Amino acid sequence: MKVLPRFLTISLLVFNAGVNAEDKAVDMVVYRSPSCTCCGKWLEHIKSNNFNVKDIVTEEVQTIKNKYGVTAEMASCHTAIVNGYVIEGHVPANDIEKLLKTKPKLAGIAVPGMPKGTPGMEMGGVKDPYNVLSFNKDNQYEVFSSYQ
Ligand SMILES: [Cu+2]
Repeated sequence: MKVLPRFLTISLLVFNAGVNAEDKAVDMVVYRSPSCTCCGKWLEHIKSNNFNVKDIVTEEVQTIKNKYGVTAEMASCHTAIVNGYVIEGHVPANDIEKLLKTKPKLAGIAVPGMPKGTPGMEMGGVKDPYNVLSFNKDNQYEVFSSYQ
């Protein structure tokens, strides 16, 4: 009879851990043009990784990039804002999670251009090597993570 209450306690702990994981969905605003199909695919990747996306379809993506300091060197198709950071292009969700966890003093992170094999740019088995770059307000950039 002493085993049963302990079992119940463990079950409740497991249940609570599950509830907390659901709670941490992070709000993100995404700007993309109506003609961009790979942007929509990246959105699916982001949504399936527990981000709560506000999807803004606009013809003015360049205006948005100018507003948030995304230079031509960093530019890709879509621009997203999460917790004050800029996310430019096909950045994998795990890099965004790393950014939000470590909170570095940066303007944002980017995958410039549209490398094949990035989330939303799946082309069969074709994978270009690519870097996720971090950038600051002075337009200095560094490698944030590397996919070879
Ligand atoms: Cu794209």
